[in-house]
Amino acid sequence: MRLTRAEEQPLWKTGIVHLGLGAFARAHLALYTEDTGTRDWGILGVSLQRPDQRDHLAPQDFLYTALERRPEGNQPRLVTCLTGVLVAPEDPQAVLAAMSAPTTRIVTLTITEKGYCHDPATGRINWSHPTVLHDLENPAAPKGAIGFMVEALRRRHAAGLAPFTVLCCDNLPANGRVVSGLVQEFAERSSPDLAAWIIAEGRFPCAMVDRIVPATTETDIAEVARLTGFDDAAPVVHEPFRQWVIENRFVGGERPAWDSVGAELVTEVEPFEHMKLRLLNGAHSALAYLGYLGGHETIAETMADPAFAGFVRRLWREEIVPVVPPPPGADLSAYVAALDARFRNPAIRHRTWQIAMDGSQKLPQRLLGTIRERLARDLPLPCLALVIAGWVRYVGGVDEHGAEIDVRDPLAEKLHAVQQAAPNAPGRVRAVLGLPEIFGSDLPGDDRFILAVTEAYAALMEQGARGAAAALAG
Ligand code: CS2
Repeated sequence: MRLTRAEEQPLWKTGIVHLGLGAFARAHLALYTEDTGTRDWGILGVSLQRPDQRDHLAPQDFLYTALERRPEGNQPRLVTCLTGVLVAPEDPQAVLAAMSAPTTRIVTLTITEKGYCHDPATGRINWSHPTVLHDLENPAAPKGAIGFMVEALRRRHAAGLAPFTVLCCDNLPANGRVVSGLVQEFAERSSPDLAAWIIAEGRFPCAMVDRIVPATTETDIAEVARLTGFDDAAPVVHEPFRQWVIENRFVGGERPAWDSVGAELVTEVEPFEHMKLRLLNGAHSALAYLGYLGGHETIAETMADPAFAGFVRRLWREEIVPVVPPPPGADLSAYVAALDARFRNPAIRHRTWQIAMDGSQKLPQRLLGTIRERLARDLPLPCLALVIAGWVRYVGGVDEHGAEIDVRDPLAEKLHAVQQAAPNAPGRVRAVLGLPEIFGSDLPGDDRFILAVTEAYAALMEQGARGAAAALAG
């Protein structure tokens, strides 16, 4: 049976425009918003690239199922707070109109790290990025999120409206500050007045978001149909855990009562971000590269292998926890124990290949910050070095059995080419670690770092990922 909105069901009114509607936002932002039950904060989704979300959701009145997967069973739930989905390349004017509407008070974002078209090492705009170049030339019909926000803010300013709050829900450090910097840099180019207004009146709260949401599969779709009796073309699956820590800075103080349903509204998000990006996402990337090379398809499978579970526990305990300052009231060993259990949840099939994507955009905030802190204190980093070596091997494009790896990364070609041009293994490592857009200007010149990764890479080539991880497992 098809999902349809019942006549008597009251509709939500759009208060939020969400750029980059994907599974994560539908299983996190949307569920928190749904839980508040305040129907004037409905979410209008925008796809910046493909029409598939709209094509799946429109025929079912933008309703969908969120399936919570626990080791002991699954719980489906209907989500009703989506008010529509726009596909930006088809109709950029409709997106700009929605963002400039007086009723839109918040613009939320999950466009993934690479969607910001910035240089991950510096957090500044990449002015040679094709999307940025396009949006500079065509400000009234943009393609990228920054272009859309600047043009919509310009229209609001011209119309005498307040700006919307920009709430970033991507895994970037100091995400609100980074986005605010990018929007200002971009606005400066066309109008210093507009940039000044955005600085004065705009609000870009930082936020830490957390929930494990693997890509939906055909098996999930079939299971939802079996459990609910509805043919939902776009369900989302998620773990039970969720966390959202948000800096409480909204234009006019206007926002849904997310704090009444478990979100933490705080004055300082950074320690929560560090904890999450470095302990959760850092370990996720570690397991993704090494687990993939070791022949494991999912994180849960990788964690069921004692070599990798032992490795990641030592990575947490000895190399990350000692240099992560705990946020107020947090107990890092309890946090790590909870992560361990979340990663082991066998009901969540989160593919190592999915997490391995876009490593060039993820490594800086997930692993390189920790590496820098350890180097500054002259502390050893054998586990972190093996993770970086695993990534170098992964982006080399050939697995341990000689099969090709489908490497998805905006820098994939470059990462492959610099390795091809190197004469030998140490040369490959040095060439990749020399890329300043990932490793900045400091790490390429730090012999302790280069040497540690070169040694780890040699171990990886000799013993394979499993052997090398087992040798370090604690
Ligand atoms: C993952 C994240 O795909 C990835 O890179 O590490 O999506 C992770 O599952 C979430 O950040 C969990 O909150």
